[in-house]
Amino acid sequence: MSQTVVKPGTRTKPKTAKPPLWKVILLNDDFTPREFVVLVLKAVFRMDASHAYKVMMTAHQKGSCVIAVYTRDVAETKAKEATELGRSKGYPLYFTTEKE
Ligand code: TYC
Repeated sequence: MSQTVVKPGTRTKPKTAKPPLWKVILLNDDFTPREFVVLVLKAVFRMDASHAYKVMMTAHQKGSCVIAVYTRDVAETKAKEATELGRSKGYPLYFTTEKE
């Protein structure tokens, strides 16, 4: 007689496990103009005007705002690019990344 024996606790992790995601976080400051923050969010993170405005206001009022999640490389590249846009205008605008 044939029998199927299922051993408990031996299931392996699927090989297609998703890569870990990294958050991009926008930090508030007292100097960068609101319109400039919105412009950067639209340009670098492809947000529409109303979403960009909401994200900017959340950072403005709460101090920071998680704006998107990407793979590590994309998150770091976009955060650097967006921070650099502010710096090129002399603003202290800052985007950072954190593992989810
Ligand atoms: N606090 C800025 C101002 O009052 C605007 C601002 C909002 C700057 C969000 C950065 O992440 C930021 N001009």
